Parts: sequence; structure tokens; C-alpha cells
Amino acid sequence: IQEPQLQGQDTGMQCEDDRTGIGVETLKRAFLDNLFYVQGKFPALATKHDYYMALAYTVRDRLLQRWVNTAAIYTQQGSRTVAYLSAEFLMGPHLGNNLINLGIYNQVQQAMTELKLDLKELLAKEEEPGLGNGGLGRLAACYLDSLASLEIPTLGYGIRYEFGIFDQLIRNGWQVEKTDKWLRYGNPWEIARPEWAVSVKFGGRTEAHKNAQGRYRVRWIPHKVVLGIPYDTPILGYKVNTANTLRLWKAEAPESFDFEAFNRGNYYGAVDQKVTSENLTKVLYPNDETYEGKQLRLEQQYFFVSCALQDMLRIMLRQKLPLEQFHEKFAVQLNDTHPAIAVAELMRLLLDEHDMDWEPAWEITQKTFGYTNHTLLPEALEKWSLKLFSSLLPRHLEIIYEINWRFLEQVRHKFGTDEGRIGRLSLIDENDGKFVRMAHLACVGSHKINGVAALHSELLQKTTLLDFYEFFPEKFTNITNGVTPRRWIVLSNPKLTNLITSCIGDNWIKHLEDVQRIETYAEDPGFQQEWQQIKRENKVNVAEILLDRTGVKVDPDSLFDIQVKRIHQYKRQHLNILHAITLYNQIKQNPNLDITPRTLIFAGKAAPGYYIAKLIIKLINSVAEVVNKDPDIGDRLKVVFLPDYNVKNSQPIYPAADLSEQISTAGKEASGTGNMKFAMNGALTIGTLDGTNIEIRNAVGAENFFLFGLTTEDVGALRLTGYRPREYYKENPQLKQAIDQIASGYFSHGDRSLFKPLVDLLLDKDPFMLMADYQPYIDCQQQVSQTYRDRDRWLQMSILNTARMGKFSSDRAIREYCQQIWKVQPVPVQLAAEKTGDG
Ligand code: H53
Repeated sequence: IQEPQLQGQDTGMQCEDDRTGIGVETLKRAFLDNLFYVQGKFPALATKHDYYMALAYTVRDRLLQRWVNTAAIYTQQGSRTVAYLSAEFLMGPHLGNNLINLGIYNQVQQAMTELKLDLKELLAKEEEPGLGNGGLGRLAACYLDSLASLEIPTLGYGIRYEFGIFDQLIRNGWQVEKTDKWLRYGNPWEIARPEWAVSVKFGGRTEAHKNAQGRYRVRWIPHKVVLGIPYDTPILGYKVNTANTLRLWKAEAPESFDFEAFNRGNYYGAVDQKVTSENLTKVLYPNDETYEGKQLRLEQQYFFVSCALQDMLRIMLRQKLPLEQFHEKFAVQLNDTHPAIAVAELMRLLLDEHDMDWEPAWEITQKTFGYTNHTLLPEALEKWSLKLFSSLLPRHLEIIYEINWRFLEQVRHKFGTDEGRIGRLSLIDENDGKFVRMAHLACVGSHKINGVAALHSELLQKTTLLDFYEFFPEKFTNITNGVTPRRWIVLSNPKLTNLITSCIGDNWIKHLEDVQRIETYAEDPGFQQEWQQIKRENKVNVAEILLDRTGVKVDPDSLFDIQVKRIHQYKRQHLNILHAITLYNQIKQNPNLDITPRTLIFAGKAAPGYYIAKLIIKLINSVAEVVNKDPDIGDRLKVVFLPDYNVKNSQPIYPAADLSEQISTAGKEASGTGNMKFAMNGALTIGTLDGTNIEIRNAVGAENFFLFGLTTEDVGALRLTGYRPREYYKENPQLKQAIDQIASGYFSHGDRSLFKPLVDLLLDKDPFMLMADYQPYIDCQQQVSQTYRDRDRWLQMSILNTARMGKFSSDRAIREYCQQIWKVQPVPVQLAAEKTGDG
């Protein structure tokens, strides 16, 4: 491939290419050119959005050079490739990240300034692709960044939802959902590839036939066929030439019109099929960690999985690789059970469409897949009713029965006829109606199964997947989650990035373990001073955002105590609000109380059908309303709920936190990844022994972490001995007062019914044990307040947190996946200009 030369500077002698050059003058010229030729505008008429688009296209041009070269090298070398299958990719805005990874942030900033534009304002114009709910989708995005940065050939496969996660408005304290029309103004980062469209079948029936050798084969006669159109987005690594591909599938009708219906004069009937087919990829299901046995959801899962596997087979055929080598060409990772149907689909493709026999097909399938489990919550474990399954995927059900039959034979062989065990291991749940258990299909069809934190992996093996662990222990492993320092430090916190880099150079951005080297400065007064100054500026920034979006004025010198994540009972935002009420009552009882001033910041979306989660949002806003306007309280306590938490809105939050709230009931949060983003940016954590909190605490040192609460064992033991939440309430006057106020309408203008469901739940059942953890939490918060008053100690703790977070880079996690599961090596990409040495 011949591409223009990449040059870093205008020499005055040579002119850089407009599509690849990265000198300031070239960038300005290219930007104005794109404004004219892509947006069809000249500066006097251009809107901020036009400028954003012109800049996005300018950056995209620079990506394309790397993207095309990367594809050429992978094709030439037939490289072993990771295929990451995920129903969600929560990418966040692309522009800023691409500027960082291209290493041209400063040049572009200067170019924009010289054109009298503000880069920050243009960055803010990008509509983020919110194609995920929370942790799982964002993890997939961090992993794509690391895979590209580590030069690992990768395809991310998912769904191009027309509407991503809803936008959240707060009206009268309640969450209101608004459709996320992210594609409204066009998406400059994607390229449609209709030439690689595939057909996906649904419904119908199967029949037997004989192949050329006279062997029985099965044919699937579907009821309907949908087209999958791939849309590709380049994913550039940090300061490398590798640009991998995120390939998202959109559903379309095979023919836009049913011509027969059209000719009969039935125009609306004629477009019907088009409308129903396109519904498939219309909208992301907004539930995090609960499945809703909805047909459309199963259709989405099967649709993108089938598109992905057919695409991989097409790539193999094009590279003239025999299908027997499928598992050598592709390492396919199942991100949770959402894509688990891939096990049956690969079998179907190999057996029915490529005429393979069962044994080799099964061996290939098992060697191909790895399965990551992300949760122990029973409500998240997907199972599909046999009725739905057989009507939608009749052939897959036959294949699953066959897999199950053979698997259970092996179980009998190993353990004898232990019917209890067989029932627990079966791919079919026959306890209460009949269901296909997707986690079981994923376990049987994969060669590796991993949890996402040490505790989580241990609990998987001891509880949820115990029977599978006993049957094939060698399949199980742990890979602790990580997050990318490019987005979560460099892009989000440029001031801290500069400070760190000025002390130790910039190697830490690629090797986060190196950030440890700032430890020598932890007690240096000059360094501490700068550290504090940066935190303060980041807090001022968030204070402005809060004022702008909520009208609440907060004091940047108060302790910023932040909990941002999906709203879920197990994450216990309501425990945090009980602390807020407690502080409020303490000040009311003693108006001169000298307490550490705090600002409590909350943000997060609730699933639209999750009533209690929505009520928790209402409670937070109701408490905020009372606290914030009480003159007795003043600046000593503020409570704010920042609406519409998403990747873009979260980026300024982590750098502004003093305290990170990670307070889930022990054993419930598989990993958590927000905890990592906070600690990397110098926030201290108050947390339980749950998920990766445990590993963060081990890394930063117990003395630099505020620990409280029941352990997983305590939770289990307490439940066994009979948990009586009301006893804690009766015996603790502060707790009683707080609960009574909620119940009595103190925060709801006298309305006693509003929060009754929440209060009753806490006093009678309290499934997440807030009552038991309340006092230890309050005591620990007291310790936080005291420590915050010792400025030098706090700063030292803050610096040590950042310094010791190296392990939590997604680069480390991806290296482990590559070594333990995928067995895949880096494939460096050189640009032709570099190869010939003349660029
Ligand atoms: O996955 C994160 C974890 C987090 C866990 C989350 C998750 C989802 O967001 C959705 C479904 C699911 O099963 C798990 O709750 O603890 O950090 C990434 O592993």
C-alpha cells in the first residue's frame, strides 16, 4: 500500500500531506478544507457542531492511514486475531481519545486557538456512542484501547443500536428517560461496509437430508431472514500505528419492499417487513445485571453473534485458511453470557453449512471460545424459555440438546449417576418451567472461564459454578479487571498528567506500573503543594458543572465525597444517603458543630423498570432539597445529584474526588472499575471487602484505605443465623432517627407514603444488609473526616494511591488474557514511510 508520508513538522521546505501531516499549519489547512468539502460550510456560517465535524474528519484522515496499513499487514500475515464479542461497547467520545493516542492533542489545540476556536468546546459537541449500560460495556471499551495499544490484532463485534442508553433528566426529583438519538447529526467515526453484509435466519423448522457422501445432515428452513450490515470504527492504540476495528451490526430487511404487496397497492404493508427487521437493532435494553426474558433481546444476541461468526468464516475463506484452523485463526471471547449462543451457532455453521462432522466441529468450538463471567447475582444469569428458544432458534435447540447429552454422559462417566449433580449441571433447567441456561452453555463450550476479580473468581468456583469447577477445574482462572490510563488519567486529568510526567517522564502512560516512581515525592512539600493545587482546580471545575446543571453552589474546599455508578440496591446508594441524613442531624442538634465540610455528589441511571432504584434517586434529591436550603447547615454539607451520568460527564468527576464511595454489600460487586478510576486520580476509597476493593487495598496499603463493614463470610453467617434488620434500627438512635424522618415525610413535604416501600424493605428484609453495616460505615466516615483535617497526611495518602495503582491498568489485564487465554502475540504495524526510512 502506498500512502503519503507522515511528517511531524512543517519544514517550510516541504509541504505536508493534508491528510496525514500533523504540523499546526497543516492541521489548520486540513481542518478548513474539511469544513468546506465535508460540511459544505465556510467559517461565517459554520456552527460549533460543523467545526466539531470538520475536526473529527481531520483526525479521522490521520487514523485511516494507520487503519488501512494495519488491515493490510493482518491480511498479509494471516495474523491470529482476538474477536471480542460483546452486546455492549460503552466507548465514550472518540475525538479526545484519538487526539491523545495519535499524540497530537497539543498541536490540535494550538491550531484551534490560532483559528480562534476553543478545542474544549468542540470536544463537548461530540454525541457519545452510549452503546452500553455500565461496567461491562465500559470494560469492553477499555479492553479495545489496550488491545490496540499492545498491538494485538483484534476485532470487536457488537450491535449498532440506533438508540443507545437513554438520556436521564431529573424532573421533580424523579428520573425521566429520554431517547438517545446519538446518530441524529451523523457519525464521522464509522464507515459502513455493505459489501460484507450477511444473512441471519430466524424461526421456521429443520429437516434432514443427505450430503454428497450419503451422510445425514440438517437443513434449517427459516421463517424470516434479516440482513446484517457491518459498520466499522477504527480503534487506534496509544502511540503505535495499530488501528484495530470495532465492527457493529445493523439489521436491515433483505429487500426494502415487498414488491408483491406493493403491486397489490398495499404500500404500508410493503414496508412492514423493513420496519420489523430494523427494529432488531433499534434500541439497547437499559438493564444492567438483570435480564428480561424478552424475545427481541434474544434476537439481538443471536443476530450479532451470527453476523460475527459468519464474518470470521468469510475472513478465513478470503485468506484461504482451512476451516479446521478456525481456533488457530480466532480466539473468541464471550463477554458475559449475552453472546453465549455463539457456541451453538459456530457448531451449526460448521456442521450444517460447512459439512463438518460433530467431533472435529466440537473440538474446534471448545478451543475457540473463552467465557468471562461478570456477576454472581442470580437475576443476571440468563435463561431462555424452551418455548421461545424453539420458536426462534429451532436448529440451535437441537444442537444444544446434543451438546447436553454428550456432556452429561461425561459427567456420568466421571461421577456416576448422581441425579442431583446432573440436574444442576444440565444445560436445561427443569426446575420451574424449562429453560436453556446460557452460562452452562458458555462453560461447556469454552476452554477457559474467568471471573473479573480474585474474590469473584473464588466465589464463582465455590458457589455459582461449583459443579462446573469440580468437573473441569483446569478451565477456571481469574483475570482482575483494569481500566485504560489513556482515557481515565491522560484525557480526564491533563494537569495531573503533566505533573507526573514532569517528575518521571511519560513512560507510565504505557506502563502504569512505572507511576510507582512518584512515591519518592509523596512527602515532598513542593510536590504535595502542586498535587493539592491540581485537585483544587479539578474540584472548581466540577463545582462549575454542578452549578450549571443543578443550580447548587458547592464549596470547592469541602471534602468531595462521590458515588457515581448505576443505581442498584446492592451498590447501596441509600446507605450513603443515610450518612448524609446523619450528618445533617448532627449539625441540626449542634448548630456550632465543627465538622469537616462535605459535598456529597451522586450520579447514575436506574433501569426504567427498576422501581426501588428510581425511588432511591427520588430520595437522594429529596434529602438534597432539604439539606441544601437549610440555613443552619450552610456550607458544611451539600448533597447533589448530577443528572445524565455517562462517559463524557464522568470524565471531570474522577479527578475532582477526595473520597470514592465503594460500599456494595460484600460478595455482590464482581469487580467494580469506577473504584480504579478514582484511586488512580488520587481519591481515597471508603469501601467494603468486595470485588477489586480488596485488591486495591492490598496495592495501596491498608493504611491508605478506609475499610468498613461485613465480609462475605459475615454476610453468609448472618443470613444463616437469621438476619433481623429491625433490631439494628431499634437499638441505634441515630439510625432510628434517620429512618423515622424518611418514613414521616420529613424529606417529602409530609408525604408518608412516598418512601414507605423503601423503608419497609429496609426494616423487614434489608436484602443488602444496610442496617448491619450502618454504624461501622458512620464510624469509618468519622475517621475520613478527621484524616481530611490533617492536610499533609491526606495528601500523602492521595499520592500513594495514585502511585500504587499500576496493577489496575487494562494493559495488565489484557496481557494476562493474551498469555493465559488467547495465546496471541503482538503484530507491530509499520507505516511504509517508516519502513523505507524516508519519512
Ligand atoms: O461488570 C463489570 C464489573 C461489575 C459488574 C458489571 C456487570 C455489568 O455491568 C452488567 C452485567 C454483568 O453481569 C456485570 O457488575 O462489578 O466491574 C465489569 O466486569
